[in-house]
Amino acid sequence: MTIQNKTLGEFIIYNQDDFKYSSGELSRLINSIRLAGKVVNHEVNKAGLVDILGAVGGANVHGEDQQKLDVYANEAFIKTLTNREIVCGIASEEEEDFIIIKGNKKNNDNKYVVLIDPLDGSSNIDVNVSVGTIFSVYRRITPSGTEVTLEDFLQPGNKQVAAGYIVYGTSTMLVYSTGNGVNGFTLNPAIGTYYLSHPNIKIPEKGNIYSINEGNYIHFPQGVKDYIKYCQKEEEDRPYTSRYIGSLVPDFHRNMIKGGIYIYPNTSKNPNGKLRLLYECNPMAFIAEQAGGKASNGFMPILDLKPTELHQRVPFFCGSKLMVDKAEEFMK
Ligand code: AHM
Ligand code: MG
Repeated sequence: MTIQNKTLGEFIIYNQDDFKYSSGELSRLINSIRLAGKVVNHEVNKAGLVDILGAVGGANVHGEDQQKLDVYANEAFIKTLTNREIVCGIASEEEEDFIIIKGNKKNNDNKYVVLIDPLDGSSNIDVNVSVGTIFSVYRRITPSGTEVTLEDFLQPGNKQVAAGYIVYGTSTMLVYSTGNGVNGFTLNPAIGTYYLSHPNIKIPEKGNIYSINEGNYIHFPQGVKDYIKYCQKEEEDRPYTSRYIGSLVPDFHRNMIKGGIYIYPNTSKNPNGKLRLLYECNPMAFIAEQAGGKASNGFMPILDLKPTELHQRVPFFCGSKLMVDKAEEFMK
């Protein structure tokens, strides 16, 4: 990375016009996520030191209570977004219900609601493996100045105005889209600044990676079993290679850069799969489509699904377009 690279802050200023109807609100929102992401990143990086600094759930050497990281991340994002008074509501994978933001002003006339999975894949933290934050932004549909209601959050994914994720990996990256392509920014931890490192990301139309928890094979629908056999067959560019971290963000990120498909299907045990439509699938689907890829529930586009509840789960097939097309063929 050279110093000529734009910082995220500069990028937002240069691309003000991308934020269509914006009075700067969406830019401020992305800025808040960038800030909270840095706070969480700092904490995630210390995770391996808990034995030294004090166990999670107990008190650290300073006598302060140590929080579990997913709880910490949840609070960090909610606090940042609330304090800056830029949204009118937040829904989080960590909270049962959505949060109404009233703000200090007489009327909260902010336009946007944010849905967030503050720390996805958190079971990987204990073993020093990458995790991520996922976020999704909608314009409210109820009248401005009133309290948000459930319907502001239950909008189909194709109504997203922005979505993105932060991957806490070997480097920390923020990847997001406001509907004009996808850009990736890498954090320089020495100075706490994100630099544009991956402009205009495009998912290869086809790749050779398939990512699925094959341990559940016995419970998969026949179409998924057949697709896996297809991936493993020796023919043309196959067999494909299998890569599965068990953290959606880095699994998706790798496939987006290299080309591949991520699948979390419905199983006989979990008829709707595991991943949450609003916090995980919709934002990832938005990014995938913005990068020229595809996301489906096996039969129809994820972004066209009409959500019925906040914590709804859906089967998820996402990544390189031609690979998702092929998996859908097997699902028929
Ligand atoms: P979480 O929201 O409880 O962290 O679970 C979501 C995670 C995803 O990051 C990952 O892709 C998936 O669960 C892995 O599930 P499994 O362990 O069943 O393969
Ligand atoms: Mg999650």
